[in-house]
Amino acid sequence: MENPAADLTDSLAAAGFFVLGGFSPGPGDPVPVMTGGRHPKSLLLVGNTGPTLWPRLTSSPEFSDNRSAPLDRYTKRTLSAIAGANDFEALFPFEGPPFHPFQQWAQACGGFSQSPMGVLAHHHYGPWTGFRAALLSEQTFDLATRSDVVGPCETCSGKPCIAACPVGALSIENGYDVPKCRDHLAGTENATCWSGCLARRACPIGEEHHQEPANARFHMGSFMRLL
Ligand code: B12
Ligand code: SF4
Ligand code: SF4
Repeated sequence: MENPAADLTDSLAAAGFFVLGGFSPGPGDPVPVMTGGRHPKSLLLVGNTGPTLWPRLTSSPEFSDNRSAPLDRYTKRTLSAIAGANDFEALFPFEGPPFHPFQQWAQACGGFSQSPMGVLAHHHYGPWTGFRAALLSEQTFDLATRSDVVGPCETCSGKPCIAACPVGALSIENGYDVPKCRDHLAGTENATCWSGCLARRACPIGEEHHQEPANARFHMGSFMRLL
């Protein structure tokens, strides 16, 4: 077993990303084969959290060229180049439909739990991880070892994310009511939620990884355009 080359982790960090986890795909895992029908021995989940990606994105050419989906285009450009230089094949969460099952892959890595908000919460980063690419390789890496750490939601007492939503869009029984959330956000551009989902902000895990208001507003805009 090897660790991914320092070059890989350094290049990811320079672009605002890091390896959140990984696993060695088995026959039951929904992971596609690589080009030429080769079976991957490792899937590394690349993502971001907190404020590290935002300044890089806002100073990228994609952010100011007035075309759509700057985050997806920045991600694809930087991570395709990094994958190519390090002998990985990259898959992206925004390519679809059909979409690749990134949340299933994250759960296979370990460390995550299903939150009432639809996003997965991580034992250290809370509900603040974005998944940006899966890197496939025929090599086996230490980082592609499933973690046996569990996510925080099952044992979270009181689940404060649920009560923090001002329009009751979250419940244990029904999960996340997307139309209710969308209608609240569409009602006013000044809703506090535009500066960051209040439910996510109420999670006690990973508070230091919150997005700043401009970053949260950018993601809310993308969410509203997806519906
Ligand atoms: C379509 C989509 C949506 C749709 C519908 C989701 C749905 N019903 O499936 C809508 C527009 C509602 C949505 C909303 C959001 N989404 Co979204 N979404 C996706 C996308 C592009 C595809 C989902 C899919 O169909 N996957 C294919 C199936 C086969 O894969 P899967 O792993 O089995 O999918 C699981 C999810 O679909 C999940 N699911 C079901 N319903 C919902 C609802 C929500 C809100 C989420 C997040 C997940 C979810 O259950 C499936 C079974 O495990 C994924 C990226 C991806 N490739 O997965 C992001 C993704 C799931 N979304 C994500 C996020 C962060 C959000 C938002 C919080 C965006 C934001 N503002 O930042 C919002 C929530 C709104 C809010 N107020 O905060 C993240 C979740 C990260 C995490 N830590 O879990 C993802 C992985 C994108 C990413 N690049 O990181 N999303
Ligand atoms: S507040 Fe609790 S239930 Fe909600 S996302 Fe955080 S850990 Fe999970
Ligand atoms: S964005 Fe606002 S309305 Fe939507 S789930 Fe979060 S707290 Fe509720």
